Amino acid sequence: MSEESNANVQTSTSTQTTLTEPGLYHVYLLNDDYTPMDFVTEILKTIFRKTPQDAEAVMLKIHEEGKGVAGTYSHEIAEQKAIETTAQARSQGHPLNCTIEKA
Ligand code: TYC
Repeated sequence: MSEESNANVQTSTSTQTTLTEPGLYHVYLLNDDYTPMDFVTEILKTIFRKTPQDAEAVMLKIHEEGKGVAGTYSHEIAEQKAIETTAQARSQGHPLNCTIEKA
């Protein structure tokens, strides 16, 4: 069989792509005994764009209940906010921690 005899042979390929929702993630701030209340309120205002009233309310909820949602974002943004929060806390010597959970 010559090379030329394949000239009109058709081939096809198919690709199956499964699309999934990007998904949203809660960033939780965790309570501890040492991080000052004012520092947590500042973090909630500056990193999580809360109003002063909301920041105070969320901080108190965390203080009383152990944890609370600071904000809800795409996975990438949630990770950035969590990293920024702990970086600022450590730079001031505070043990504040956060977690990310699928919303
Ligand atoms: N429990 C801390 C205190 O009494 C305040 C605090 C609130 C700490 C929220 C962390 O995520 C937190 N100083």
